[in-house]
Amino acid sequence: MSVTVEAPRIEHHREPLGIGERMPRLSWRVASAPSGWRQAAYRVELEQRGAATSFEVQSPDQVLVAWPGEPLQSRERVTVRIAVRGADDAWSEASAPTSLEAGLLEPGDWTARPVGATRNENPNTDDRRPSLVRRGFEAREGVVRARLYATAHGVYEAELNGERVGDDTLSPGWTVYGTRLRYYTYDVTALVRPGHNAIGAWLGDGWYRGRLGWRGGFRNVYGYDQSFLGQLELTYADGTREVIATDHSWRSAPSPILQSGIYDGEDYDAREEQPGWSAPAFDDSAWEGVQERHRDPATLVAPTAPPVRATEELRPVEVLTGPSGSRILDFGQNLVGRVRIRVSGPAGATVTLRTAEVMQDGEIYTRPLRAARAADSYTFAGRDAEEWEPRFTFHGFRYVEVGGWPGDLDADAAAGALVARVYHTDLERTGWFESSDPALNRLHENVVWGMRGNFVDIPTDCPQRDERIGWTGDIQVFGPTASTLFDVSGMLSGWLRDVAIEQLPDGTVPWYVPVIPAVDKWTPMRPGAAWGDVATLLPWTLYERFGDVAVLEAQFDSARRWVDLLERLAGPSRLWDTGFQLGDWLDPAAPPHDPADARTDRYLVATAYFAKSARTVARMADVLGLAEERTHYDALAGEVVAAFAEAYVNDDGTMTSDAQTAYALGLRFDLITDPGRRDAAAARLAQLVHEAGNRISTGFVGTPLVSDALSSGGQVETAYDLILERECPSWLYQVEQGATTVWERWDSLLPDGTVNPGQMTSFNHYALGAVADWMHRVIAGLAPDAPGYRRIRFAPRPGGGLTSASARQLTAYGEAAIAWRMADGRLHVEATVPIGAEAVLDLAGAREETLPPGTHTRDVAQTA
Ligand code: RAM
Repeated sequence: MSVTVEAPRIEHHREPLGIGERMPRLSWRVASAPSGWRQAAYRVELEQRGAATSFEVQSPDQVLVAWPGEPLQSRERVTVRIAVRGADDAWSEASAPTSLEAGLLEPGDWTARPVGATRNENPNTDDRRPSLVRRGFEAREGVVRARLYATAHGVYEAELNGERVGDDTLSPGWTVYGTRLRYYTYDVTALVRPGHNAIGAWLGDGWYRGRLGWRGGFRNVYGYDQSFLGQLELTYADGTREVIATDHSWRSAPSPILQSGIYDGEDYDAREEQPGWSAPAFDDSAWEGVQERHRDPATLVAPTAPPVRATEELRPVEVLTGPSGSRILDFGQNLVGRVRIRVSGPAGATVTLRTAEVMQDGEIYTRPLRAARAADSYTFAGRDAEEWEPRFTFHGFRYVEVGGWPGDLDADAAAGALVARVYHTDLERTGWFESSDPALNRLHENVVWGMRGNFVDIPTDCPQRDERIGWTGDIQVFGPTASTLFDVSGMLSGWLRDVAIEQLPDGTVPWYVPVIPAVDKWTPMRPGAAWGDVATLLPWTLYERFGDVAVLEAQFDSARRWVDLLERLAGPSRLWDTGFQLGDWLDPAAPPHDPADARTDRYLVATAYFAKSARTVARMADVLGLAEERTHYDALAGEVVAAFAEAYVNDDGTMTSDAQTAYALGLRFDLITDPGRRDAAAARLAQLVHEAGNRISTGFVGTPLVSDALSSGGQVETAYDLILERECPSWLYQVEQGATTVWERWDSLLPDGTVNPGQMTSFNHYALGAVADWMHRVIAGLAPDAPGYRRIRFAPRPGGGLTSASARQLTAYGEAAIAWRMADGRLHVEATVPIGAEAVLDLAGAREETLPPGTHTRDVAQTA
């Protein structure tokens, strides 16, 4: 078998067009090789600046290796191929090429200025109707390359010569705009023609100046102007370049969108359309001029992740009629996106679409959406066929109440005319799980859907109500699961930059990033355990799952500043036992109106996280070769662990909070070091689970940890009892109730079928789905054992009556997989190790062994 290499990957990009890294790191997968083959050297072949160069490096590395060429310049295109060889064989064929292209890397590259309608910029009139901006331009014969670099204050969709540019939506997404505003690069070569051309953009308020936050929220959080910043660059065969940039020469007009908001939805009047507005022949003499704004080009950054896109379309599974006569579509899945309609109707008639996650008493139930209107409307122009989808909003929904439909809306009529389009950051799927239990599989599927709906440019708490913000605690606990299911490396490392930017001078990590103004409880920001620890734990998770040292480098200062703050807050006692804490948020025993009132002492939670974060910073320092820092944080962690044990762990291994979350923290964060006490604590945890009738008794903090605390504490069967429980509250209770996503509360839907009366009741919150990572690592038995899965740990722990389970993980090295099945008291295991990695196989009752690349089968007697 010959050695074949796949086309290399550039940093964490799915499409390396318009990248911002000057020295992008390279990764490749070896698709095939003879058994026993190992890479001893690689060769990077570059075509850069008209010259072919190659660089040979003696190294087994193949993930995120250093760029060997010249640093990239703005707009530069380079082709990269990789060849590899083993210890004593010849070079492989070079891989297929990957072409990458740099974006605009220097502030001086930007001549464009943000432009928008003057009426959108007056805080006094508060005119929020979205605008169109456009201009015509001439192009000569011989354009060989055309690029549009674009962003907005607000959200935009660009058009060129009547065609939509790109398929991204809600761009430029949500960052800390003042410091980092993302721009996107589009290849528009095919859209430009010799002669007269036109370019334009739709604009909406988006997060920049739309309503954000609770209780009515705030507007204009980032500024008053709604404006587009675009720079179209035409490169001719003779090498000359022409730039058409947004400036005072552009024109503006109100768009047919009457109003648009992330929370509220969009109203559109097709009679207000101006056909051909972005085509060259359009006469814009009746349009107004534009207001030109200032933007510091140094704040424009290239994306590190894919944009938000439609990734799937769902048709309604049923059309229901409510007691009021309402017509309601059921899409069969709680999802995040928008509905597209295709129908004709009389001019001036209006269709309304009201979305909801749940029904009650036969009608859509919108109370959980709080002050989010979550509705769209379309007014017909009266053409033969009209097709429409809102542009600058998204909803979290399963049901849509349709009003004003022209004609009867039965199942047949709905089938072709209404489709739900699923939108999220277009991440690559990397993790799959299956077992012999359909309910567990559905739980896993619900976690995946919950993740899709809450990775809409930033990691959010929920996608439907007047919130949808980057709560740090939620992604802190969900990070490992997120990193298993999808390649989040680029997206989350980008978001972590914003965490560092929003961090307060004293080290406080905000409750949510980006920060928005909020009600008193969250303002001013106060340090909170489990939420603030995103600064230490999420970078570490990304390092562990993707092998990316750069994320540790980039975040080290932020991480240590958080731990330094905790050190000051705790003082010489090393116990963080003062101040406001959310603790084990949403412990099912907490009353609906006070989710922080948990069974586990909130300060026990705080000190446990302090210890965990201090140790994590020590590890980061170790990887980064910072010896002094490593020693400091190691010593600090040791002192915190000792103080924790002294304050919260009794001599017999029980804890001062005799609650599951306390034990889960003690065990999982290695805070109970004495082996005898550890075993006793694990036994007590198992006992508590059984005393609770296997119902879940943990909130945001305990839930991601409790299954591991049990399974690694010798209580595997109890871990299964917990995850397979179906009574309320439990993971499978939700599944039994027909959930298609993971809920915010264990009982968002109460056993009597009514919606939980709490004012915080989302049906799409990923935090409690953090158990999926354990399902992969322990039920199926596939975990990283060295950063980036360079060493994999296959350690399935069958139980709970399951007869089979499997997981696949698309790692940086290639696909790792495990599948096991039980038959006749024997366990059959098949495990696949990708080339370039190795694995440890750890089957209970058998000796641990190391597995080389390839597929391996084992068959062992099961004693238990
Ligand atoms: C809620 C959010 C989030 C949680 C905070 C504390 O408002 O939805 O899930 O992190 O509260």
